[in-house]
Amino acid sequence: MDSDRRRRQRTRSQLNEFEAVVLSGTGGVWTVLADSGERHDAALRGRLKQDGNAKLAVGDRVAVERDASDVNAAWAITTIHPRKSKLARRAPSGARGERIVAANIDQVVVVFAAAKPEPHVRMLDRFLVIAEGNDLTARIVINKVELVEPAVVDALVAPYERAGYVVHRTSVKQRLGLDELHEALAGRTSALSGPSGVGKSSLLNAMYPELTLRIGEISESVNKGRHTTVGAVLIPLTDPSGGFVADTPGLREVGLWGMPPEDLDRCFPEFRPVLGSCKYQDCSHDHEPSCAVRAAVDRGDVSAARYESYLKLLSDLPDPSNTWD
Ligand SMILES: Nc1nc2c(ncn2[C@@H]2O[C@H](COP(=O)(O)OP(=O)(O)O)[C@@H](O)[C@H]2O)c(=O)[nH]1
Ligand SMILES: [Mg+2]
Ligand SMILES: [Zn+2]
Repeated sequence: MDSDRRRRQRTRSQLNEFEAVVLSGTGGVWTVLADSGERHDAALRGRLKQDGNAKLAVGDRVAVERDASDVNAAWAITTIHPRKSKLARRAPSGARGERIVAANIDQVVVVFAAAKPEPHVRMLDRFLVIAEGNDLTARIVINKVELVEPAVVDALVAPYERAGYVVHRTSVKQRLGLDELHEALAGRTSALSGPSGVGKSSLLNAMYPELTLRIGEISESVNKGRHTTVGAVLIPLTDPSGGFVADTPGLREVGLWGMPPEDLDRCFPEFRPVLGSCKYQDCSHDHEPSCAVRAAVDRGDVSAARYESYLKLLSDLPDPSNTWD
Protein backbone atom coordinates (compact mmCIF):
# COMPACT_ATOMS: atom_id res chain seq x y z
CA MET A 1 0.00 0.00 0.00
CA ASP A 2 1.47 3.39 -0.90
CA SER A 3 1.74 6.03 1.79
CA ASP A 4 -0.94 8.22 0.22
CA ARG A 5 -3.47 5.46 0.42
CA ARG A 6 -2.40 4.67 3.98
CA ARG A 7 -2.86 8.31 4.95
CA ARG A 8 -6.30 8.41 3.35
CA GLN A 9 -7.15 5.21 5.18
CA ARG A 10 -6.07 6.73 8.47
CA THR A 11 -8.16 9.78 7.82
CA ARG A 12 -11.16 7.64 7.04
CA SER A 13 -10.78 5.57 10.19
CA GLN A 14 -10.68 8.81 12.17
CA LEU A 15 -13.97 9.54 10.46
CA ASN A 16 -15.11 6.22 11.89
CA GLU A 17 -15.36 4.30 8.67
CA PHE A 18 -12.99 2.00 6.85
CA GLU A 19 -12.66 -0.58 4.09
CA ALA A 20 -11.89 -4.15 5.13
CA VAL A 21 -11.88 -7.81 4.23
CA VAL A 22 -13.90 -10.37 6.19
CA LEU A 23 -11.64 -12.92 7.90
CA SER A 24 -14.05 -15.11 9.85
CA GLY A 25 -17.48 -15.43 11.38
CA THR A 26 -20.70 -17.13 10.56
CA GLY A 27 -23.73 -15.06 11.32
CA GLY A 28 -23.70 -12.61 14.20
CA VAL A 29 -20.27 -11.10 14.69
CA TRP A 30 -17.65 -11.06 11.95
CA THR A 31 -13.94 -10.38 12.30
CA VAL A 32 -12.74 -7.95 9.67
CA LEU A 33 -9.24 -6.82 8.72
CA ALA A 34 -9.10 -3.14 7.87
CA ASP A 35 -6.83 -2.09 5.01
CA SER A 36 -4.86 -0.19 7.66
CA GLY A 37 -4.05 -3.53 9.33
CA GLU A 38 -6.34 -3.34 12.36
CA ARG A 39 -8.76 -6.09 13.23
CA HIS A 40 -12.27 -5.34 14.45
CA ASP A 41 -15.42 -7.24 15.24
CA ALA A 42 -18.37 -6.04 13.24
CA ALA A 43 -22.02 -6.91 12.77
CA LEU A 44 -24.04 -6.63 9.60
CA ARG A 45 -26.10 -3.48 9.46
CA GLY A 46 -29.80 -4.27 9.84
CA ARG A 47 -30.69 -3.34 6.29
CA LEU A 48 -28.21 -5.96 4.99
CA LYS A 49 -29.25 -8.47 7.61
CA GLN A 50 -32.72 -8.69 6.13
CA ASP A 51 -31.15 -10.60 3.26
CA GLY A 52 -29.75 -13.05 5.77
CA ASN A 53 -26.26 -13.35 7.15
CA ALA A 54 -25.56 -16.14 4.69
CA LYS A 55 -25.03 -13.40 2.14
CA LEU A 56 -21.74 -12.39 3.73
CA ALA A 57 -18.73 -14.67 3.43
CA VAL A 58 -15.07 -14.69 4.38
CA GLY A 59 -13.12 -12.93 1.67
CA ASP A 60 -15.83 -10.35 1.10
CA ARG A 61 -14.64 -6.75 0.77
CA VAL A 62 -16.80 -4.55 2.95
CA ALA A 63 -17.26 -0.98 4.14
CA VAL A 64 -17.45 -0.63 7.92
CA GLU A 65 -18.76 2.20 10.08
CA ARG A 66 -18.77 2.87 13.78
CA ASP A 67 -22.11 1.85 15.28
CA ALA A 68 -22.84 2.89 18.83
CA SER A 69 -26.30 1.33 18.81
CA ASP A 70 -25.30 -2.33 18.46
CA VAL A 71 -24.64 -4.18 21.71
CA ASN A 72 -22.77 -7.02 19.97
CA ALA A 73 -20.21 -5.01 18.08
CA ALA A 74 -19.09 -1.41 17.97
CA TRP A 75 -18.72 -1.61 14.20
CA ALA A 76 -21.29 -2.19 11.49
CA ILE A 77 -20.75 -3.60 8.02
CA THR A 78 -22.67 -1.20 5.80
CA THR A 79 -21.76 -2.35 2.29
CA ILE A 80 -20.71 -5.65 0.75
CA HIS A 81 -18.70 -4.83 -2.36
CA PRO A 82 -19.33 -6.81 -5.56
CA ARG A 83 -17.49 -10.15 -5.64
CA LYS A 84 -15.07 -11.01 -8.40
CA SER A 85 -15.49 -14.72 -7.68
CA LYS A 86 -16.91 -17.09 -5.14
CA LEU A 87 -16.70 -20.62 -3.94
CA ALA A 88 -20.30 -21.57 -3.44
CA ARG A 89 -22.50 -24.48 -2.80
CA ARG A 90 -25.43 -24.35 -5.12
CA ALA A 91 -28.71 -24.64 -3.32
CA PRO A 92 -30.34 -28.05 -3.41
CA SER A 93 -33.14 -27.90 -5.96
CA GLY A 94 -36.19 -26.24 -4.47
CA ALA A 95 -34.24 -24.36 -1.79
CA ARG A 96 -33.65 -20.65 -1.94
CA GLY A 97 -30.31 -19.08 -2.57
CA GLU A 98 -26.84 -20.52 -2.42
CA ARG A 99 -24.32 -20.92 0.37
CA ILE A 100 -21.11 -19.00 -0.19
CA VAL A 101 -18.10 -20.66 1.40
CA ALA A 102 -15.64 -17.92 0.49
CA ALA A 103 -15.65 -14.83 -1.71
CA ASN A 104 -13.02 -13.30 -3.98
CA ILE A 105 -11.03 -16.52 -4.29
CA ASP A 106 -8.30 -16.46 -6.95
CA GLN A 107 -7.52 -20.16 -6.92
CA VAL A 108 -8.25 -23.46 -5.23
CA VAL A 109 -5.26 -25.37 -3.90
CA VAL A 110 -6.04 -29.05 -3.40
CA VAL A 111 -3.62 -30.86 -1.09
CA PHE A 112 -3.17 -34.62 -0.91
CA ALA A 113 -0.35 -36.75 0.50
CA ALA A 114 1.73 -39.19 -1.52
CA ALA A 115 1.14 -41.57 1.41
CA LYS A 116 -0.12 -41.48 5.01
CA PRO A 117 -2.93 -41.03 4.24
CA GLU A 118 -3.03 -42.77 0.86
CA PRO A 119 -4.17 -40.43 -1.91
CA HIS A 120 -7.77 -40.89 -2.88
CA VAL A 121 -8.03 -39.85 -6.54
CA ARG A 122 -11.80 -40.02 -6.62
CA MET A 123 -11.88 -37.42 -3.85
CA LEU A 124 -9.23 -35.34 -5.61
CA ASP A 125 -11.42 -35.33 -8.71
CA ARG A 126 -14.39 -34.13 -6.66
CA PHE A 127 -12.38 -31.20 -5.30
CA LEU A 128 -11.27 -30.30 -8.82
CA VAL A 129 -14.83 -30.46 -10.14
CA ILE A 130 -15.98 -28.12 -7.38
CA ALA A 131 -13.27 -25.65 -8.40
CA GLU A 132 -14.17 -25.95 -12.10
CA GLY A 133 -17.87 -25.66 -11.28
CA ASN A 134 -17.13 -22.33 -9.62
CA ASP A 135 -14.94 -21.22 -12.57
CA LEU A 136 -11.89 -21.19 -10.32
CA THR A 137 -8.38 -22.23 -11.30
CA ALA A 138 -7.14 -25.19 -9.32
CA ARG A 139 -3.63 -26.38 -8.56
CA ILE A 140 -2.67 -29.62 -6.90
CA VAL A 141 -0.16 -30.20 -4.11
CA ILE A 142 1.16 -33.69 -3.41
CA ASN A 143 2.85 -33.46 0.00
CA LYS A 144 4.96 -36.05 1.87
CA VAL A 145 6.69 -37.01 -1.40
CA GLU A 146 9.70 -38.28 0.56
CA LEU A 147 7.60 -41.25 1.67
CA VAL A 148 7.43 -42.86 -1.79
CA GLU A 149 9.60 -43.29 -4.90
CA PRO A 150 9.41 -40.33 -7.30
CA ALA A 151 8.01 -42.65 -10.00
CA VAL A 152 5.01 -43.37 -7.78
CA VAL A 153 4.20 -39.65 -7.55
CA ASP A 154 4.76 -39.23 -11.29
CA ALA A 155 2.26 -41.99 -12.07
CA LEU A 156 -0.25 -40.50 -9.62
CA VAL A 157 -0.14 -37.01 -11.11
CA ALA A 158 0.33 -37.84 -14.81
CA PRO A 159 -3.39 -37.63 -15.71
CA TYR A 160 -3.67 -34.26 -13.95
CA GLU A 161 -0.61 -32.73 -15.56
CA ARG A 162 -1.89 -33.97 -18.90
CA ALA A 163 -5.24 -32.31 -18.16
CA GLY A 164 -3.36 -29.02 -17.64
CA TYR A 165 -3.24 -28.80 -13.84
CA VAL A 166 -0.12 -27.48 -12.16
CA VAL A 167 1.12 -30.03 -9.63
CA HIS A 168 3.42 -29.12 -6.75
CA ARG A 169 5.44 -31.97 -5.26
CA THR A 170 6.30 -31.01 -1.68
CA SER A 171 7.78 -32.38 1.50
CA VAL A 172 7.60 -30.40 4.70
CA LYS A 173 9.95 -32.91 6.26
CA GLN A 174 12.65 -32.45 3.62
CA ARG A 175 11.66 -28.88 2.74
CA LEU A 176 11.04 -29.70 -0.90
CA GLY A 177 8.93 -27.57 -3.26
CA LEU A 178 8.08 -25.02 -0.60
CA ASP A 179 9.53 -21.99 -2.40
CA GLU A 180 7.52 -22.71 -5.55
CA LEU A 181 4.32 -23.16 -3.57
CA HIS A 182 5.05 -19.99 -1.60
CA GLU A 183 5.39 -18.13 -4.87
CA ALA A 184 2.11 -19.58 -6.14
CA LEU A 185 0.28 -18.27 -3.08
CA ALA A 186 1.87 -14.82 -2.93
CA GLY A 187 -0.46 -11.92 -3.56
CA ARG A 188 -3.47 -14.16 -4.17
CA THR A 189 -6.41 -15.45 -2.20
CA SER A 190 -6.27 -19.23 -2.23
CA ALA A 191 -8.81 -21.70 -0.91
CA LEU A 192 -6.82 -24.51 0.63
CA SER A 193 -8.57 -27.85 0.68
CA GLY A 194 -7.83 -31.49 1.15
CA PRO A 195 -8.40 -34.33 3.58
CA SER A 196 -7.13 -33.95 7.12
CA GLY A 197 -3.69 -35.31 7.89
CA VAL A 198 -2.16 -34.53 4.48
CA GLY A 199 -0.09 -31.67 5.90
CA LYS A 200 -2.00 -28.49 5.05
CA SER A 201 -1.21 -26.80 8.37
CA SER A 202 2.37 -28.09 8.28
CA LEU A 203 2.87 -26.61 4.81
CA LEU A 204 1.53 -23.20 5.87
CA ASN A 205 3.69 -23.18 9.01
CA ALA A 206 6.77 -24.14 6.98
CA MET A 207 6.18 -21.33 4.50
CA TYR A 208 4.99 -18.75 7.05
CA PRO A 209 6.64 -19.58 10.39
CA GLU A 210 4.78 -16.82 12.24
CA LEU A 211 1.47 -18.58 11.62
CA THR A 212 2.00 -21.36 14.22
CA LEU A 213 -1.06 -23.32 13.15
CA ARG A 214 -1.66 -26.46 15.14
CA ILE A 215 -0.43 -29.67 13.55
CA GLY A 216 -2.29 -32.95 13.71
CA GLU A 217 -5.60 -31.33 14.50
CA ILE A 218 -8.73 -32.32 12.74
CA SER A 219 -10.22 -29.10 11.55
CA GLU A 220 -13.74 -28.42 12.52
CA SER A 221 -16.41 -29.20 10.07
CA VAL A 222 -19.87 -28.79 11.44
CA ASN A 223 -22.59 -30.54 9.58
CA LYS A 224 -25.55 -31.05 11.81
CA GLY A 225 -28.69 -31.80 9.91
CA ARG A 226 -30.46 -28.71 8.71
CA HIS A 227 -28.04 -26.33 10.37
CA THR A 228 -25.14 -26.97 8.08
CA THR A 229 -22.25 -24.64 8.71
CA VAL A 230 -19.40 -24.46 6.29
CA GLY A 231 -17.05 -22.32 8.32
CA ALA A 232 -14.10 -21.03 6.39
CA VAL A 233 -11.42 -18.80 7.91
CA LEU A 234 -9.30 -16.40 5.93
CA ILE A 235 -5.65 -16.27 7.03
CA PRO A 236 -3.66 -13.17 6.00
CA LEU A 237 -0.24 -14.15 4.65
CA THR A 238 2.77 -12.30 5.93
CA ASP A 239 4.20 -11.88 2.48
CA PRO A 240 5.50 -8.63 0.99
CA SER A 241 3.01 -9.05 -1.86
CA GLY A 242 0.18 -9.96 0.51
CA GLY A 243 -2.31 -12.69 -0.09
CA PHE A 244 -4.66 -14.85 1.95
CA VAL A 245 -5.28 -18.50 2.43
CA ALA A 246 -8.84 -19.56 3.09
CA ASP A 247 -8.90 -22.68 5.18
CA THR A 248 -12.09 -24.30 3.91
CA PRO A 249 -12.72 -27.36 6.05
CA GLY A 250 -16.28 -27.58 4.82
CA LEU A 251 -15.43 -27.88 1.15
CA ARG A 252 -16.18 -31.57 1.23
CA GLU A 253 -19.71 -30.75 2.30
CA VAL A 254 -19.96 -28.26 -0.50
CA GLY A 255 -20.45 -31.33 -2.64
CA LEU A 256 -21.88 -30.93 -6.07
CA TRP A 257 -25.34 -30.17 -4.86
CA GLY A 258 -27.49 -28.70 -7.52
CA MET A 259 -25.00 -29.00 -10.36
CA PRO A 260 -26.96 -29.87 -13.51
CA PRO A 261 -25.63 -33.21 -14.83
CA GLU A 262 -25.06 -31.69 -18.26
CA ASP A 263 -22.54 -29.25 -16.73
CA LEU A 264 -20.30 -31.98 -15.35
CA ASP A 265 -18.36 -32.85 -18.52
CA ARG A 266 -17.00 -29.32 -18.81
CA CYS A 267 -15.54 -29.66 -15.31
CA PHE A 268 -13.02 -32.17 -16.68
CA PRO A 269 -10.66 -29.92 -18.67
CA GLU A 270 -9.20 -32.80 -20.71
CA PHE A 271 -12.70 -33.59 -22.05
CA ARG A 272 -13.17 -30.09 -23.42
CA PRO A 273 -11.31 -30.50 -26.73
CA VAL A 274 -13.76 -33.22 -27.83
CA LEU A 275 -16.99 -31.94 -26.29
CA GLY A 276 -19.37 -31.21 -29.12
CA SER A 277 -17.98 -34.04 -31.25
CA CYS A 278 -20.26 -36.72 -29.85
CA LYS A 279 -23.02 -38.09 -32.11
CA TYR A 280 -25.72 -36.83 -29.75
CA GLN A 281 -25.62 -33.24 -28.65
CA ASP A 282 -26.88 -34.14 -25.19
CA CYS A 283 -24.51 -37.11 -24.88
CA SER A 284 -23.86 -38.06 -21.27
CA HIS A 285 -20.68 -39.88 -22.38
CA ASP A 286 -21.92 -42.95 -20.56
CA HIS A 287 -23.66 -45.41 -22.89
CA GLU A 288 -24.38 -43.48 -26.10
CA PRO A 289 -22.92 -44.66 -29.43
CA SER A 290 -20.21 -42.60 -31.19
CA CYS A 291 -19.17 -40.78 -28.04
CA ALA A 292 -16.09 -38.60 -28.55
CA VAL A 293 -15.17 -38.69 -24.87
CA ARG A 294 -15.15 -42.50 -24.78
CA ALA A 295 -13.12 -42.49 -28.00
CA ALA A 296 -10.60 -40.18 -26.30
CA VAL A 297 -10.39 -42.63 -23.40
CA ASP A 298 -9.82 -45.51 -25.85
CA ARG A 299 -7.06 -43.55 -27.59
CA GLY A 300 -5.44 -42.83 -24.24
CA ASP A 301 -5.95 -39.07 -24.51
CA VAL A 302 -8.11 -39.12 -21.39
CA SER A 303 -7.14 -41.30 -18.45
CA ALA A 304 -9.49 -44.18 -17.67
CA ALA A 305 -9.42 -43.28 -13.97
CA ARG A 306 -10.55 -39.71 -14.65
CA TYR A 307 -13.32 -41.01 -16.92
CA GLU A 308 -14.42 -43.38 -14.13
CA SER A 309 -14.53 -40.42 -11.74
CA TYR A 310 -16.74 -38.61 -14.21
CA LEU A 311 -19.17 -41.55 -14.38
CA LYS A 312 -19.18 -41.90 -10.60
CA LEU A 313 -19.91 -38.21 -10.06
CA LEU A 314 -22.55 -38.29 -12.78
CA SER A 315 -24.34 -41.14 -11.04
CA ASP A 316 -24.17 -39.22 -7.75
CA LEU A 317 -25.61 -36.03 -9.17
CA PRO A 318 -29.35 -36.66 -9.59
CA ASP A 319 -29.86 -36.98 -5.86
CA PRO A 320 -29.71 -33.39 -4.57
CA SER A 321 -29.26 -34.54 -0.97
CA ASN A 322 -26.04 -36.32 -1.85
CA THR A 323 -23.04 -35.41 0.25
CA TRP A 324 -19.51 -36.40 -0.51
CA ASP A 325 -19.06 -39.71 1.16
N1 LIG B 1 6.41 -37.64 6.47
C1 LIG B 1 5.86 -36.44 6.40
N2 LIG B 1 4.94 -36.06 7.32
C2 LIG B 1 4.39 -34.84 7.21
C3 LIG B 1 4.74 -33.95 6.18
N3 LIG B 1 4.00 -32.82 6.32
C4 LIG B 1 3.23 -33.00 7.41
N4 LIG B 1 3.45 -34.22 7.96
C5 LIG B 1 2.79 -34.79 9.13
O1 LIG B 1 1.45 -35.12 8.82
C6 LIG B 1 0.62 -34.99 9.97
C7 LIG B 1 -0.59 -34.11 9.67
O2 LIG B 1 -0.15 -32.79 9.42
P1 LIG B 1 -1.12 -31.51 9.45
O3 LIG B 1 -0.32 -30.35 8.99
O4 LIG B 1 -1.79 -31.38 10.76
O5 LIG B 1 -2.20 -31.93 8.35
P2 LIG B 1 -3.59 -31.19 8.00
O6 LIG B 1 -4.65 -31.93 8.72
O7 LIG B 1 -3.74 -31.35 6.51
O8 LIG B 1 -3.48 -29.76 8.41
C8 LIG B 1 1.51 -34.43 11.08
O9 LIG B 1 1.93 -35.49 11.89
C9 LIG B 1 2.69 -33.84 10.31
O10 LIG B 1 3.87 -33.80 11.06
C10 LIG B 1 5.74 -34.37 5.23
O11 LIG B 1 6.11 -33.67 4.28
N5 LIG B 1 6.25 -35.62 5.38
MG1 LIG C 1 -4.69 -28.66 9.68
ZN1 LIG D 1 -20.21 -38.36 -25.45
